[in-house]
Amino acid sequence: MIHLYYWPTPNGHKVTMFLEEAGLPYKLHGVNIGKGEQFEPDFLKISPNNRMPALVDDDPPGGGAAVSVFESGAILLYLAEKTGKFLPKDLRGRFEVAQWLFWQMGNLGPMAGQNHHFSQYAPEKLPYAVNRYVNETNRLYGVLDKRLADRQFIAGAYSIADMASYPWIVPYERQGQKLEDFPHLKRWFEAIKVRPATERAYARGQEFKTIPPTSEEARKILFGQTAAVVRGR
Ligand SMILES: N[C@@H](CCC(=O)N[C@@H](CS)C(=O)NCC(=O)O)C(=O)O
Repeated sequence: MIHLYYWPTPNGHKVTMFLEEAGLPYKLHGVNIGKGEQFEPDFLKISPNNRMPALVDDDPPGGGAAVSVFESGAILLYLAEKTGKFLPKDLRGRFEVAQWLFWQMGNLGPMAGQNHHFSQYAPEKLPYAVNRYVNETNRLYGVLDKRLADRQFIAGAYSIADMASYPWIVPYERQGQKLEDFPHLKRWFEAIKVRPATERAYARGQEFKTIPPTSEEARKILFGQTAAVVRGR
């Protein structure tokens, strides 16, 4: 059985999208990040960066002890390797996908995340910070739009590169972006949105009761973290 430590956020949706596409049985364990469950010692053992998602596979390929993986990009690679799906087997195809997966992990995710932070969550509106991240998100949407101009998916057939990027485009309005400005990205986005596995993945997220990051309780937990949170004091 696959155990997914999860909360319904873009990085969590990436993994349920894969699991639903592959038809793998899995159990969701909610990690309520607005309540501080990401700092529980047992969770930190499998996710030392106090972030979800994290995955534990009791039945890894080749048998043996359970395998635990944190970081959504590494989790997608693990699942692709386990199932032989959504990652080409040939070297060129595999690295075509890998470079776009890492592009999402190192660019679209962090920049859009800071965009959310300064546009929606920061207690003061700092125009420099808002503009910096809205513009950077806009640039990255442009990169993806150009990439998609002459292909259906980001790298060959539907792959973990698409699953990584899609959930970060879902909140485009909150990121100050208009999909109309990116016609190829819009076509790709709308095609993934109606995949039955995508619909099932997002429906699973509705089982969990989230706390808005702007609430006083969540704000104290999520923002202003220092090394003390992982040292347990
Ligand atoms: N690079 C990590 C980022 C994961 C991440 O930022 N998760 C957020 C929710 S989307 C989280 O767990 N936040 C908890 C916190 O900030 O304490 C990944 O892709 O897995």
